Amino acid sequence: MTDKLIITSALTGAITIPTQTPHLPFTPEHLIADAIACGQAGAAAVHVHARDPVDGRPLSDPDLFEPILKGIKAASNVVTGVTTGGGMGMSPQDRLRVIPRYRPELASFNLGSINFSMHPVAKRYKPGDYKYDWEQSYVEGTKDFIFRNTFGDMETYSSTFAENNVRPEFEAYDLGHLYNLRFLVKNGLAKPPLWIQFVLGVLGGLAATIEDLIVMKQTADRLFGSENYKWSVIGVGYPAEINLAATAIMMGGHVRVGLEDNIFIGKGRYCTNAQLVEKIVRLAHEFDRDIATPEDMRQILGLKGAAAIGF
Ligand code: KMH
Ligand code: ZN
Repeated sequence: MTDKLIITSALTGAITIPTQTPHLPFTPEHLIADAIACGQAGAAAVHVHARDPVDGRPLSDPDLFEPILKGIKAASNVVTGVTTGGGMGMSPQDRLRVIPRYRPELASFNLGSINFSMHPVAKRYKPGDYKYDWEQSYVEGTKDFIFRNTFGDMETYSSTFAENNVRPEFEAYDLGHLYNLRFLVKNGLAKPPLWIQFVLGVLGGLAATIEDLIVMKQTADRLFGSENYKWSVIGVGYPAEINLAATAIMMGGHVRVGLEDNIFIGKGRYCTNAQLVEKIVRLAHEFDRDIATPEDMRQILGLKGAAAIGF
């Protein structure tokens, strides 16, 4: 039987810059309001990064997460997943500090190192176009940004997640990352059932195409056995996010959308996080796929529940 559809909203991330869309949330108030709206629209989970509340710069300071996580928890039952991917300029150790501090139900666990680049975005803007002074160098700097997730880092992440009873959301940007995950499983550093995000469309990884989604799914089936994992897809950019979401709905997978990965709901049409969730709910209804509530998601993935988190 096909699972109810788990929709995750990735509210802000560390790739999208405020200049790209007026809807990008980066103050705690805006992030909390978006999380509530996404939950009301049908998201079972939100994926949270922190930014400087004044200028939107991505930051890893665990203190910045506190008002966001507590504010969401106070107002919504959504599963709150925390990033350990962070953004450019943050070390793996910096990124991991949120785990012992907050012990969330779920957190991202990135499966390999890539040159995670968004530098072509800079071609769209002239220097005077940027809203904040950090944005241009940040975007251009990703040309040489190595998103570090070595086997040593993953070993540390694995033990820290386990010690704090945090469920990893494995982020795979390339086929090799699935082989890295198999290595982790074989060495007792990851335990099925696995929850995997196929992240497609990051420059430096696989493309946001149906072909690449299929090849990821087939490879994961072969490496882990389809009964040993659940998957969700992230299509980075527009229309990739919507197209791959529709494909995942049909294939029985799950979906992540949000301004972290895509800023448009239609050609040239900016949108809020909640509007993206609403669109996925409409698509799911067209395909007769029921929507998972946060409690459904907890049951489908066997999460520890909100009572066991550290915030
Ligand atoms: N921004 C996504 C492409 C993380 O936060 O750990 C990847 C991501 C990584 O969400
Ligand atoms: Zn993220």
